[in-house]
Amino acid sequence: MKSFRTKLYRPDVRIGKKASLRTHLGNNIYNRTGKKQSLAVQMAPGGRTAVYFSVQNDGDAPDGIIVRASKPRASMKYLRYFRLTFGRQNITAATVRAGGRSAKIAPRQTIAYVLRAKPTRGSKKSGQKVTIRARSTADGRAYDVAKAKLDKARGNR
Ligand SMILES: [Ca+2]
Repeated sequence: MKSFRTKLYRPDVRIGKKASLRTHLGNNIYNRTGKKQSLAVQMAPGGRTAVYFSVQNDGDAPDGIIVRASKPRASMKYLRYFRLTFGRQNITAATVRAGGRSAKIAPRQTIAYVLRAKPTRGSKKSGQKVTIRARSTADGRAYDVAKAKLDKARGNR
């Protein structure tokens, strides 16, 4: 047991249907299951969809927070990730293939992202799931998970 105060590392991932951070689910909720920070997004008739998420440093020290996402299934034509804060940047390669994209975040600072997806043509699958994980590089045990389920538009054949 440590009797002194150690630094707290606590990434807070949040997820939403809009860019506005105030609408995102999962603020001040931290878990590894996505409970209370999961949502279903209905795709547009053409299949395109966007899922917004954000990562806030709720710890008390600067932290390099790694954003990692599940790999796209074969039924998704593409799944691309963009960082929106500090200028839009495509981070798909680092996020999906290289095991995570790290961003240095000061305490209470937030970085926003968007995931853009589209299913393959003719794919009628609903319920595609995407998992987003934000993990502290300073404390690997500190991580937070959000999930999105992408559903086909109603009446879309
Ligand atoms: Ca959270």
